[in-house]
Amino acid sequence: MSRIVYVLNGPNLNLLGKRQPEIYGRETLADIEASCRRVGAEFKLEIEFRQSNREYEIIEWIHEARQRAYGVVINPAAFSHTSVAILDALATFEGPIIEVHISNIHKREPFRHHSYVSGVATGVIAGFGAQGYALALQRIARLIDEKKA
Ligand code: CA2
Repeated sequence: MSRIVYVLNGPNLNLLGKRQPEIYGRETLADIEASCRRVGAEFKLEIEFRQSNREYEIIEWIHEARQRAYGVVINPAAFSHTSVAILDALATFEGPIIEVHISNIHKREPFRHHSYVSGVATGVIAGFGAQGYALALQRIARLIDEKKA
């Protein structure tokens, strides 16, 4: 069984740590990638960590994940609230999908309360800060173990 996990990040997440630390914390995307790689090493997961500001690129990566990955961790950022195209792409992925939001989107503006992606996600993590990514990877590792048992 593949132990590859795609960790996909949507628009503007490349700015993490540089603006709005009161909402998104002080960790940069590079810090989050490093923590994903640490958890990946601990749980023997192979991490494909990517970020794009382009919707089509994220869709292409989801298609790539269909062929290669056991699971997907995705912070679709603003595309969560707008993108039926990302929802449709994720709906074709057969493994677990964990949606991560650094902030608690339900405590914020009403337009952030709905996520198209949540409709196909196995689980959703919001408001745990950057730690949400590590928790999502731990969950995927657990699902792999349960499948093997
Ligand atoms: O809380 C999250 O992780 C979000 O997915 C982040 C998105 C936002 O549109 C979602 O509603 C919730 C925004 C990512 C933009 O990140 C920035 C980081 C630093 C400065 C400006 C934007």
